Amino acid sequence: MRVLITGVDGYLGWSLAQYLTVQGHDVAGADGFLRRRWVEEIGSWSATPIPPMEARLHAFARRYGKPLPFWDGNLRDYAHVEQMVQMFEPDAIVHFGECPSAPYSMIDVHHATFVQVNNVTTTLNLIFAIQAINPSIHLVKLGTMGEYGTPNLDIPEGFFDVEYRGRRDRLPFPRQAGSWYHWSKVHGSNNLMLACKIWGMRVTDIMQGVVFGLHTPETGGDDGLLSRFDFDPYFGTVINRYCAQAVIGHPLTPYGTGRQRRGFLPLRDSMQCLLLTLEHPPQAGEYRVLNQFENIYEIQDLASKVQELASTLGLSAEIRNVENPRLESENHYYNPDHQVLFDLGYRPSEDIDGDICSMLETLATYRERIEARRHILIPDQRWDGQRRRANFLSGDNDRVEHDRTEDMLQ
Ligand code: USQ
Repeated sequence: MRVLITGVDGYLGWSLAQYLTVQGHDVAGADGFLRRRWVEEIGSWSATPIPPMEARLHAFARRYGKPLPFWDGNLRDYAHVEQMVQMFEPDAIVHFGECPSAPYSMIDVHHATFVQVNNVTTTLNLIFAIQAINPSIHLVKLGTMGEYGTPNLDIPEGFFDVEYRGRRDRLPFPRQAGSWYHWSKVHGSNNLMLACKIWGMRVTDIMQGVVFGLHTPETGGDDGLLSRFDFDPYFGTVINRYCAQAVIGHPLTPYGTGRQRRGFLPLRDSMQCLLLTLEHPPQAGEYRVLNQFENIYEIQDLASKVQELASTLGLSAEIRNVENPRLESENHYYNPDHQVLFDLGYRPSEDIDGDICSMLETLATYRERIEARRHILIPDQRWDGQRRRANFLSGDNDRVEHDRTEDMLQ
């Protein structure tokens, strides 16, 4: 199968390019390096050093014995998108080329507008390019579990049966996203649903939970092939942040009460799910939605898990809840379905503890890079539009502020 991955320089994209290549597929990638710029803008960097793309492509060709065709360009430029699709002639396109951060979208009106315009436009460009060039291309689009929000009901996979005033229909389950970013994904989903309905496109819209981890089997011991690993409060996801915090002895930071519940998925299982999705495309005209996560955890319990596993590696990490910078429900029902992937053959790796331990071990080798960004580990952006650093909810708040000041004075 020929697969074009947009956003190939990112956390999921770089891993997927390798995974699909090992599975024997012909892969090409596209990226405009926006993720590198956003992370730089908020004053952070990846814990794993990310070489320039040229070096990454060399490492790729060396390891896998074939090049990764690559397009450098902006996916908001329709001509660029159409040209790539025309030249590579993919059977499927995996669209990761969007801004993935809720906190980034909440910074101010400019960031909110940017995230929505960027995310909606890139998807529309792909829809139109596919329709113009080859409507049978399977578009796999990364949505998010966050599109549903946290309703007081079970969450189906995309659609549910409704009876209203004596009539029945199967309708999209209501979306109640909680950030400008999550709404950008809802807008994308709506556009994809229309493309399937009126143009007969085939789309899989993946409602993915929070991904964590660093290794996929492909990257082996070759650091040049590792994916990026963000740990800042904007682009780092919660387990990854806890692990980065643990290796430098920074307190682990559940927000608020830590009773928020989310679906989680190790990086390598995310790869397995994407492969299954690609190998079992939907019918023409089918808008397929699947919920992609493995287990549901409370954020506080995850902090305890990371703390416990870190201690087996000799890392001592305390847990200190910080004021929740987000406007989100902390006590809520959460019971989403996730059956479609199992029906396609998904086998979870079931060794989350092992994934966390290997992440901690690898991150320990990059301790200095994390330490150098210690001052940004506490969020400084509140979702009520105010900008100020959050405080720990109990105990001594001075230490982190002190570290931050020290860093600024250097
Ligand atoms: N959280 C903490 N402490 C931290 C960081 C986060 O308690 O140090 C909490 C957040 O308040 C939230 C939960 O952990 O309740 C998850 O936050 P996150 O930053 O790991 O994930 P989120 O912002 O929800 O976004 C991530 C990805 C996004 C994807 C989403 C899936 O960045 O692209 O869409 O996970 S989901 O969460 O299911 O919507």
